[in-house]
Amino acid sequence: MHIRLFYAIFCMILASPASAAAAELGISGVWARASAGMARAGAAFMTIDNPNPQADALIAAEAGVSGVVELHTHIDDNGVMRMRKVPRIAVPANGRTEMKPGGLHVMFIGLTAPLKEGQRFDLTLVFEKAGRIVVPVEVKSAKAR
Ligand SMILES: [Cu+2]
Repeated sequence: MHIRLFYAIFCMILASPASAAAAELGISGVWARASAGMARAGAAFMTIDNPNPQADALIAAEAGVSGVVELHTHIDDNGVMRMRKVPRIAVPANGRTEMKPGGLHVMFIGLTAPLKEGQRFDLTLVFEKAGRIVVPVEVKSAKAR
């Protein structure tokens, strides 16, 4: 007799937010600066929004535009801004991580060809929890900020 009611409650439990899979990370404003002249390095920037109650982290990135792709930050070394490789870029729970010029970025080392304004290429981001996410990168002017 109460089978239908039981079934309805069972379905409600399945559909409750507590049992829902983690929501997707929001990755927006992905861009790279056009490389200057014969420069063999480039960088990409973006905003990562995490709608989940668990923290995540960007742990690697892959792209076909260069031989090596690294995660970098800038540090102030006695007034001189220097880039440094980092093993991971944290994305806080219910939070946002901004990667922008002068701060965190994805670094392309050994560009196989110059990055030209208007060009687009795919960047694969590898997250600790969210896994692999491919995003298109828009190449903006060498003067873009
Ligand atoms: Cu760098």
